[in-house]
Amino acid sequence: MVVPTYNEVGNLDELVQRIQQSCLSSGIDAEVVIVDDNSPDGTGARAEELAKDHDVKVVHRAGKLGLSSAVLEGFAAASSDVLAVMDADLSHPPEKIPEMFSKIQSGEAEIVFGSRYVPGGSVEDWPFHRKLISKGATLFARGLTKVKDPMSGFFMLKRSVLDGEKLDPIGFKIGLEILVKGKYSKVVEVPIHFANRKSGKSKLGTGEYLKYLDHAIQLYEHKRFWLSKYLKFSFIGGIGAIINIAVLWFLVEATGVYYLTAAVASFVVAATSNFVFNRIWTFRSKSEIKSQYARFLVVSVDGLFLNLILLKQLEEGLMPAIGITSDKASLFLIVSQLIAIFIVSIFNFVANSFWTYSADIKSRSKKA
Ligand SMILES: Nc1nc2c(ncn2[C@@H]2O[C@H](COP(=O)(O)OP(=O)(O)OP(=O)(O)O)[C@@H](O)[C@H]2O)c(=O)[nH]1
Ligand SMILES: [Mg+2]
Repeated sequence: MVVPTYNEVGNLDELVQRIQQSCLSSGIDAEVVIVDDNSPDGTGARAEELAKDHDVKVVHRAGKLGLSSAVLEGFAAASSDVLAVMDADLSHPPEKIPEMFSKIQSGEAEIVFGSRYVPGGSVEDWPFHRKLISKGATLFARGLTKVKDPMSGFFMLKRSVLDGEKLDPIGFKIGLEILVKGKYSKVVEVPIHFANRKSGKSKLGTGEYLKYLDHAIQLYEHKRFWLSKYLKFSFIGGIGAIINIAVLWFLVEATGVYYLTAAVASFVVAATSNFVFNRIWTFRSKSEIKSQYARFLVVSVDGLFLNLILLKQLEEGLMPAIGITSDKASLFLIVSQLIAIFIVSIFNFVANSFWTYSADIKSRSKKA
């Protein structure tokens, strides 16, 4: 049972006592591995005290090095074939350990997650924004795993799940990393009630949310290479559209440039921004930049023409055919343009992947 700690002195005694009681009552031979990052509040010293008369091992690290790497060091220090992780703040109920362990023992699963988001699971009176962030983060992970609550932080697994896999200890969410990269065929969730921390302060800052986003995107790249590339490409395209409109507005309103000239200029500015961000972020390209930029512009202009052709077909072909009346015409125009944008985005994406950035795609696909 790996427990990473940073300033958790007020929770440690109750935690160790409840874990041991829970395991004892169901005949599980458990060892608690506390991985402390030199907590200023003396958690490490308290852990050593507990180790004298409990089945507790303590790993001391020099400073606050992050939750995920603490978990991995805990795994390395543990000697068992079944590993588990839980928070020290008593948010996770140690009383669920036997149920989780039995799923592994019976062969029902190789990984078990304590879950807040399956029937029977719950969280304690969280404020709206925390619920929203938690749900949003979980939703974002949907494409990575079937597990409903991959971010609960309370899980158990066979050591063999980690065989031969290099895990990146970035951010808070090592459980998600294991779900994506681990070797297993069955995973189950056990409902838990997630209590508010008993004592001490949260270590979760805004920075962690951004790190999570970055981590999840990297996992998407690992698991869903093309989908992740397309989503990045579309996101950059969306920013490009905003840039396009902003530049157009500025040129026409502030400098009085003729609006069609302004439209061409804003198109080039937006396409250039798209090119730069896709080069750096989506395709992580190091190839020669000039010919790449030229190709990107060619694709963008082709995309623009494709957009116009599609829009004309939808407006002049489809609209009368399905009998749209004039009062719905403006709505139909918006819908048509959205459809056109979607098709053009795929065209641009495919053309750029296999032409503009083809060298980078080839080398990365091999790695992935
Ligand atoms: N060793 C180590 N443990 C950490 C680090 N950051 C967090 N922890 C521990 O990881 C667990 C989860 O951290 P929490 O602060 O409880 O995060 P949270 O559960 O998302 O937020 P709250 O429950 O609201 O506080 C706790 O046991 C922390 O003490 C770290 O950098 N190193
Ligand atoms: Mg907590």
